Amino acid sequence: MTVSKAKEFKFISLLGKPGSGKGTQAQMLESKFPFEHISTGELLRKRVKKGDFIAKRLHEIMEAGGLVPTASVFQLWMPILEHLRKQKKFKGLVFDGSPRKVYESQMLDELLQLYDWDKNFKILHLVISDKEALRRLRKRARSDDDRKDVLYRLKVFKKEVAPVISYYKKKGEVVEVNGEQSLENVHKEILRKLKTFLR
Ligand code: B4P
Repeated sequence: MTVSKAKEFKFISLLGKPGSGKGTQAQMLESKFPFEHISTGELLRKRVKKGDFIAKRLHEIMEAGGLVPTASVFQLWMPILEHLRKQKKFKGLVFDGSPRKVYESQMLDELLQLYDWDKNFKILHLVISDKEALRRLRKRARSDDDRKDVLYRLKVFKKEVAPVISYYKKKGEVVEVNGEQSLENVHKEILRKLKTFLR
C-alpha cells in the first residue's frame, strides 16, 4: 500500500555489510512508496544466466565474493534508468547494494545529475557486526554465502564500501540505521529517520 505521495523525486541507496538486510529493506520501502527498486546483485545474477564470456567472468568474480567492474554495473543500470525515465508514475528509486566503490559513486552522482534525480539523495547505512553477517548468511546459504566467501565480502566491504559511506558522509547524505533488530523494527527506524525526506 502506498502511504506517501512522495511529491519530489527521491533517490535512496541502501548500503551495508553482506547480509545486513539491504534487499529485504529495499523491498519493504518499494511496497510502501511509489518507488522503483534496482537490485544490482539480482541484475548480476540474471546476467550470469546468459552463459556467455562476460557472464562466466562475472560469475567467477561473484562466487569469489569480489566486485564486478563498474562498467558492467552501469551497462545493466543504464537501459533501466532510460526505461524508468519514460514512466510518469514512479517518484523515486531505491538502489540496493550500490554504489560499491568511490569512483562508482562519483559516476553515479554524474548520471543522476544528468537525469535531474540528484536533488533528494540519501544513503541508508544498515549497521551490523561481522558476526551477525556470518550468522545470517550461513542460514541463507546462497552460492556466494560460503563462510570463506562471506569473510572475503566483509573484507571488500571494509576496503571499498566503507570509503563510499565516508564519501557520502562528507556530503551530509548518510543516515545510519541499526540493522540488528527485527525486520519490522529496522523498517520503522528507517521511516522515523527519513520522515521529513519521504514527505
Ligand atoms: P550483497 O549486496 O552483499 O547483499 P546480500 O548478501 O544479498 O545481503 P543483503 O544486505 O541484501 O541482505 P538480505 O536482505 O538478502 O550481495 C550482492 C551480490 O552482488 C554479491 O554477491 C556481491 O559480491 C555482488 N556484486 C559484485 N559486484 C557488485 C557491484 N559492483 N555492485 C553490487 N553488487 C555486486 O538479507 C540477508 C539474510 O538475512 C536473508 O536471509 C534475510 O532474510 C536475513 N535478514 C535480513 N534482515 C534481517 C533482520 N533484521 N534480522 C534477521 N535476519 C534478517
